[in-house]
Amino acid sequence: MPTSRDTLDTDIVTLTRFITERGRQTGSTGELTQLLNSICTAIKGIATNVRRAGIMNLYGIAGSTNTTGDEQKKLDVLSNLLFINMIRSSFTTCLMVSEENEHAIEVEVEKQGKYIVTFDPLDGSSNIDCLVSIGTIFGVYKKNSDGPPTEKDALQPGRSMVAAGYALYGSATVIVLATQFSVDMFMLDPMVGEFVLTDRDIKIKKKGKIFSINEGYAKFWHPAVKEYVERKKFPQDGSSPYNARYIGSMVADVHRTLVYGGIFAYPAHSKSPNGKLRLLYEAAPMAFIMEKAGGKATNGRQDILDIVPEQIHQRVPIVLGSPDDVDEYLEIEKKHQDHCKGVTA
Ligand code: P6P
Repeated sequence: MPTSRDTLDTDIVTLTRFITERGRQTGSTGELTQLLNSICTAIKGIATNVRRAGIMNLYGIAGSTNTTGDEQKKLDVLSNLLFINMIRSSFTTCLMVSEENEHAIEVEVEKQGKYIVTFDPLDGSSNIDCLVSIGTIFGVYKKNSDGPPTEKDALQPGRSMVAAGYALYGSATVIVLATQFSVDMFMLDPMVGEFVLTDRDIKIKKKGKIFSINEGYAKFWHPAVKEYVERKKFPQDGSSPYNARYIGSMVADVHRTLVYGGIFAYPAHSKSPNGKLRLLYEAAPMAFIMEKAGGKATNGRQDILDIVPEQIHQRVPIVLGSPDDVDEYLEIEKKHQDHCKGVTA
């Protein structure tokens, strides 16, 4: 006798249905729904190409580098074009910022809408050729100035985002979408070709048992990071050490942190004074998701979402995850900052 899982649910909540119903509840114009549907289409296209990259000879570099010096893989270029074209043709957006493009992309006047979209079309692409999970990250803002869109319109703090999300091309293809209301997870059902709602209103654990950081940089870490990691590995309060997990693909590391709890960090160190991850299309969207799920995200001194960008590709140190874990990190950071200022407890 087939179980309910074997037969097609005839009332599936797809991503399209979910955002349409949400839009009706809030009396929205439908433009955000249209934009998110276009992003969903781009992600489906990327997922197909990621899954078939080995067969379609899409591995390997495209022979160029992106704005921040990373070698562009063939899949990077293809994913970027998919995002740009799907968003441009959604008639909802006036400006785009992509990791793959040095300058902001202005949409032609006749296709402009009120939104600004920042995205990393294929994050973690250095992992593509060895089949490690990779992802897409995006953030959606509203243009809040008069006149034609300029790069300055994209320099908004993450707290002004209207939506943010990521796709993870892992053992399943997942979209995690955060809006002002909640964080919800959708899985691509290959049988239907739609993203289907699997987890509503996701909340991160208050405290986890996993820390995620690239210990290969331990030699270059600042004292606060060294002390924090030492405390996770050799706890002085009789508790068990944390597990170490680091995939080296931000979307995969952040998704595990969201689902299992714990902390992910890409801090500044003496070789990368501003860290490696970019504010506009990596750190800020992930911070938006984390805060909506009850977590925290900081650069060690202030919330990621309160940082006002100064240029579209700026890097930022980031520590995010379960609120108690991030608070513990911040206590250590504050102690070291006070020490540097000569403040005694
Ligand atoms: P490292 C992948 O290249 C990436 O941009 C992020 O996805 C990931 O979190 C980070 O870099 C890994 O960097 O220096 O630890 O290899």
